[in-house]
Amino acid sequence: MFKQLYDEISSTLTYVLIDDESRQAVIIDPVDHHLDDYIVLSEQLNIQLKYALETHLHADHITAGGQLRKVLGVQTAVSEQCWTDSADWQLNDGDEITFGQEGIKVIATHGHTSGSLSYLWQDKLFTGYALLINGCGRTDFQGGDAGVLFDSITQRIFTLPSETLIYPGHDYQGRRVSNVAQEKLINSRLAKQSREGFIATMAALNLPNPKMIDVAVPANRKCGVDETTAL
Ligand SMILES: N[C@@H](CCC(=O)N[C@@H](CS)C(=O)NCC(=O)O)C(=O)O
Repeated sequence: MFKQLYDEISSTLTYVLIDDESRQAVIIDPVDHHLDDYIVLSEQLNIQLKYALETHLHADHITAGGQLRKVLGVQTAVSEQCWTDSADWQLNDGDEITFGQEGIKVIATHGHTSGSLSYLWQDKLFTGYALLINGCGRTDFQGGDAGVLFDSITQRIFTLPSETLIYPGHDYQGRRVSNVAQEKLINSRLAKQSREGFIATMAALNLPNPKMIDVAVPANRKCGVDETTAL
């Protein structure tokens, strides 16, 4: 079983992946102010959240990972290339995450930030802010690199089977899912685009910084919690 949740404030998409038999579950990119929702959902679905996986250190919201660790005993996991040791598990390309009979494969899709990861589960790829629906993550902070992102998307995501479903880490326009074939055809930043063209497009974006960047990034280095307080 699988749930897709949405945070109206940051437009973040959060995912809960469930092993039907054991009821063990994984949450990807939880948002701090939805902690109570996750606790209620766990009770309603009779699941035990085992891991909170980050696709990267977010700049637009604070993770609920640390709070979930304190309240529910969830283990937190983030890329080793995020250079933070507060998570229980520092992930690398090729790592396998198991919950019950289910397995998730870690795929390094760096470029939006230095430590951006995607998670492959069954026919679903959770791409964080690397590949978005008809878009991609910006590459102008936190070790972002447009050339690296182009290589990640074209070599690690577009080489997966065409039918692989793309579940992004956010969307600002109400879209919820795509697939590899569709993004190859219609993604306006990537379809029929050369590496040089992509780098030029990303360099010209000139976006304002996310409103929460100065608060969110330091907080997310500590899994979103102040270790010296109860929550
Ligand atoms: N407006 C949003 C941030 C928008 C933004 O810059 N999002 C980043 C991720 S933190 C991004 O990669 N956006 C890709 C894009 O807008 O094309 C905020 O203030 O929180």
